[in-house]
Amino acid sequence: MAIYMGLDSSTQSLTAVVIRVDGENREVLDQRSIRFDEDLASYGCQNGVLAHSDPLVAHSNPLMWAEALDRLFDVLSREGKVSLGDIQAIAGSGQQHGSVYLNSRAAARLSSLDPAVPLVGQLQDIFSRQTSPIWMDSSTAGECELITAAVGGDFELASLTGSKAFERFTGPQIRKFHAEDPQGYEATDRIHLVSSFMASLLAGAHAPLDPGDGAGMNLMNLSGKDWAPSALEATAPGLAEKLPAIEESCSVVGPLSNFWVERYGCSREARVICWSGDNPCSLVGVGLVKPGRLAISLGTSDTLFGYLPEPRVDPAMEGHTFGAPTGDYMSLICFKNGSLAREKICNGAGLDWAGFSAALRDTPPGNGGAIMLPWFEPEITPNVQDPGVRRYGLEETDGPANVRAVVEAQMMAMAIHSRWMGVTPESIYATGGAACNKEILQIMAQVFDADVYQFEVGNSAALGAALRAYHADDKAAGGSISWEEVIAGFAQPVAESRISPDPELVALYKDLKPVYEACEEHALGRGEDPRQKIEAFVQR
Ligand code: ADP
Ligand code: XUL
Repeated sequence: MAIYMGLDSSTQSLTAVVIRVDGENREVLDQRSIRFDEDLASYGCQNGVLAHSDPLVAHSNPLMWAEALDRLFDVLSREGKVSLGDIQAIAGSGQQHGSVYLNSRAAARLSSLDPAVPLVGQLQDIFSRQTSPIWMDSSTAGECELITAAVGGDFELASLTGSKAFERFTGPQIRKFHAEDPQGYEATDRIHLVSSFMASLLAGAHAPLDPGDGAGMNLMNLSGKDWAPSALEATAPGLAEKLPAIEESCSVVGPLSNFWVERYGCSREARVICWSGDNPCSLVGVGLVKPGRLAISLGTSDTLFGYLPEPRVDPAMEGHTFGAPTGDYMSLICFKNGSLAREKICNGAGLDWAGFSAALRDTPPGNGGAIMLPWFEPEITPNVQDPGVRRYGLEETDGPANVRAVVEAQMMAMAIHSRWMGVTPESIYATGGAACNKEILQIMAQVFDADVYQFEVGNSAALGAALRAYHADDKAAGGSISWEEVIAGFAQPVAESRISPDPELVALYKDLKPVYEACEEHALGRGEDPRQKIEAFVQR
């Protein structure tokens, strides 16, 4: 029998999923979250983000993430559902792209943490930058342009690193830091991703990062899975010495540090496994270890992703190719206006989630041609720098119609912008906080003409991390367990949760998608007035 822990340091919370593997008998022993806004309110974050006068800037506090880790172990050890001393290996998942800047004091401090004192107080002076830019930041358009020009264009950068330059990606963020605070940059000894920072706290030493998360930086050579000198040079001077090593997702960072052993009774032999990004971990957590299926995560961001045996470049360059924890690749598109956009519409209509679902049940599919582009925040896909919700034939005051409009828009945008992946899925695996909402998934099924499934464990990133811990631990012990064996009994969708599309509504959304696309093109200033198309849809 063996016990593994998966952690997910996401935008709004830190979650642990603990699993037990005993031959064919497999079970989830515990799931527990620390929510940043509620449980660590003194940091003053809203939805995990610090307030800032510039709407394009989104930073968070790395001390808050560290305190959440200490708190989570404390809660787990006090609740006693899991004997922390029995955990054999821990892996983790981090919100992607976010970066943590540490000075030269960090290495020694990490290796000598005092277990008698809370973690956070011991980390106060190890940062060369007090806050961390996260994936929601879109303030680096200028840096993206400069990096792109230096590397030789969008296509060159996308072919090299898996993505053209994106504002939230770590390279452009590092370039901005160097330009704005050269002394702070100079004082930086190590730039971690959220994932490798959290792994470093567990291992008590600077941890490497994996190709899954490394591909979200515009700095990694995707096929070689090592740093790309031309991209590093285009970003900031002396960057190579400041970056962690890139190692396989299944690499062992080291044993759990003395801090966790003494403070919470963890085992000295417990292995810390390399962390990865939340999307690569989710790929494993929903069992996508083979091609042909897609998953949609409805978390703070909405993402759509699938397994890829070989890297491929999105010709429109809106999408990304990341490394997958299996050693292969994954395709992904990301939408910033995901859960928080649904929440805004829900709150604006004076509803709770039950009311939101009721509005979806009570309004007609297709919304009588009323369309919303839900760009509350600057959008990633398509690139919208000038935020603001656009409505076509939709009154802002009509709460239920706005509820339907936001979900229909999100699902159609996902379908349209994922065409480059070349997958026509028969099944879609739904995960993330909003995947518990059957009415949302119903629209997903119609728009994609696919069966949609839910999972027992809603947090697929944390589950995927636990499964990665199992896989890596087996490998470290000389085993050669296959990914199919790893995921068996854990990452299977709940068969009874299947939501099937209604052919009549599939036909309706087939007609509505080009109308939505025309609205998008119009709103982006690239296409003509879509009113005629909307009218033709209404008349159909
Ligand atoms: P992350 O991991 O990115 O921090 P989660 O995957 O935990 O986020 O998702 C959190 C979101 O789930 C919340 O912001 C909320 O909007 C959404 N959510 C929770 N319950 C429901 C529901 N019943 N219907 C729709 N959305 C929901
Ligand atoms: C992916 C992305 C988000 C973050 C936060 O590219 O930016 O999905 O990983 O979840």
